Amino acid sequence: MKMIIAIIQDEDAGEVISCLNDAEFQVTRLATKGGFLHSGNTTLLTGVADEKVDEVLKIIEDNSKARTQYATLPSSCGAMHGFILAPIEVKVGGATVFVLDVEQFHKF
Ligand code: 2BA
Repeated sequence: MKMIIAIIQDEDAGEVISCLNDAEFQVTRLATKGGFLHSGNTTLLTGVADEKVDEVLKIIEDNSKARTQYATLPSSCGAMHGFILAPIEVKVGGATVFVLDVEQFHKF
């Protein structure tokens, strides 16, 4: 069994979850925040049989779009500490996905 952890954009979460549910995968949705942009994103946890991993990855890939965001981040370095720097263009997503081995799985 594997645990798939997928960090996706909030805008894509509804569609990804619907498609996973339609394909009979169970999902836990967490409201999370990126450490760089400090904006909200969504983290999905899905426990699946090994042979189902590719199917889940395809659903996530097909429904997660890359988007460009503009961020004005305060500098945290040296003499510029605290100054707001010029906006930077950042390409976010589609999805950042980790696939982990599950040692045990229980439902009590
Ligand atoms: P954030 O940390 O808010 O990052 C948003 C986007 O900003 C990233 O998009 C990337 O394009 C850019 N970025 C992040 N750190 C940067 C840096 N130090 N310098 C320049 N640009 C930087 P994605 O790579 O698509 O990541 C989207 C979100 O996925 C991230 O939001 C974070 O919440 C998560 N994530 C990405 N890689 C991760 C990793 N290795 N471990 C844990 N979470 C990760």
